[in-house]
Amino acid sequence: MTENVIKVAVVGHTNTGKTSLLRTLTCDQSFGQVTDAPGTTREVISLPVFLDGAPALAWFDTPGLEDSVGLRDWIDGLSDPVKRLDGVERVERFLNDPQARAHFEQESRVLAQVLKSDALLYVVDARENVLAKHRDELHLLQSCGKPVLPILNFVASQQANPQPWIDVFARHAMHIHLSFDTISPPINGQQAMYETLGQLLGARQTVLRALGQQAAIQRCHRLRAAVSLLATLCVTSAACRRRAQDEPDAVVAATGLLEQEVRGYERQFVTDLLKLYQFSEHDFLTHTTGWDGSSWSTDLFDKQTLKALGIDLGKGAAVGGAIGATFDVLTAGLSLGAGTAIGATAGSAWQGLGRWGKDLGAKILGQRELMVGDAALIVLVKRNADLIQALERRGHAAQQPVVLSPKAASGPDRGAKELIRFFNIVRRQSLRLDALGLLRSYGPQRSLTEQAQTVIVQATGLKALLLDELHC
Ligand SMILES: Nc1nc2c(ncn2[C@@H]2O[C@H](COP(=O)(O)OP(=O)(O)O)[C@@H](O)[C@H]2O)c(=O)[nH]1
Ligand SMILES: [Mg+2]
Repeated sequence: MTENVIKVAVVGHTNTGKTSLLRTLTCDQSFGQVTDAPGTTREVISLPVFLDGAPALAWFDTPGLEDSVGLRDWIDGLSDPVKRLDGVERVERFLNDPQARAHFEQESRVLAQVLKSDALLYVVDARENVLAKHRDELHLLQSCGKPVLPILNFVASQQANPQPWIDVFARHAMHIHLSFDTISPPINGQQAMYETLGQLLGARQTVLRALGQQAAIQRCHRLRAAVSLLATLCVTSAACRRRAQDEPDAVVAATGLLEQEVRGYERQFVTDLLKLYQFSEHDFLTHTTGWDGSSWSTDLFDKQTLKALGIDLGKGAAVGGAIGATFDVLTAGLSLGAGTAIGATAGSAWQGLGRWGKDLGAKILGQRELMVGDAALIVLVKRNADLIQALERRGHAAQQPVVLSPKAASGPDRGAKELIRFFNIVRRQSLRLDALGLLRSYGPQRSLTEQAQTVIVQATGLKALLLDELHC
């Protein structure tokens, strides 16, 4: 490791979330071992962070400081007949004593790493009371003469009580701290971490600030990539069509195929999204399991799904107020933009399509054209926008899968009209491209996915997240 690399040791009592913190900070779910059992991390393990491809910082995960009371007694008891010892000298003397090291095997590994590091993160469980052992930990770390940044973990918990901790930090001359729950980290938490460390390590501030900016830019790119994936899902699904002979069995079969195709697009989206966020398939158990422990299906085309989400397109809706999972473009005239009545004959419905529509109308007379209905498309957009938001707020230390609430931030009503207007643009485009024989060769047009991004962001909670990102 080169001299220029900033070395930061992560220390604290066992099970306060040190390994979890590093998983979340580095978006690496596989780092170290995370369990409730004490003493899981027994060796010091390092984890590099790169800036523009070169190693710039190394985190050091350390074992828990288990017997801080005994260790403090030992170290405080050290004396010298000739001179007074300061804190660092005492700790060095302790580390040079093989007998003492053998007695405090785990703690000595921690203190050895602390002395080799440029700064420390001291991780505490903010749900716990401040005990004597914690004060002794703080005293020992203060003795090492390194800048310490206390980290309040578990702050998202109802039982968190950070103030006594903040008070005790101050008593040990630690006047800057950071609240960072490793399971639900703050948005831009990585950037905050580097910038706060920069305040403590003035000489390395430029690099730490650059690391913070790098983290913010990566996050921004990731969010934009996620919105772009969702826009593609939206356009591809709204453009999706099946044609069937105008008889019940054929229509049912074609509807089934249409639904299957769109479910497949959504599954692929979820896979791509999890990969983008460096999560695994275990982090989200698909949209087809129950939400909030309920047992109903959350299939896109199940009317119960729409109802549970409170989706009732009501009178003003494009598809005649029906909670339609799919609909027939020949009978749902409005989607063609011509204001034709529901139940219109194929011929009259197609008049609204203009020159190209007539050709298509003639071609498919006696057939029915099926597309995905507004309600299902709204669910598709909203619930996957909620999934993006959940992943944005999820730490890589989280061990439970994401559970989306039906009452999630993107709410069914918000922006529904704009979304429906947009679905109709896509549907028309899809029909037009088909008439010209282009859809297969070109797929959904790029400009449509760009428009989709704008509409989706306005209609969902993603707007607030993107506003946060305007600076990058
Ligand atoms: N709810 C919650 N659990 C956490 C948090 N941080 C860590 N944990 C859990 O606490 C336990 C100990 O975490 P770990 O990272 O192994 O602690 P370490 O011994 O300090 O490295 C694990 O079960 C973690 O999943 C947190 O912020 N919130
Ligand atoms: Mg650990």
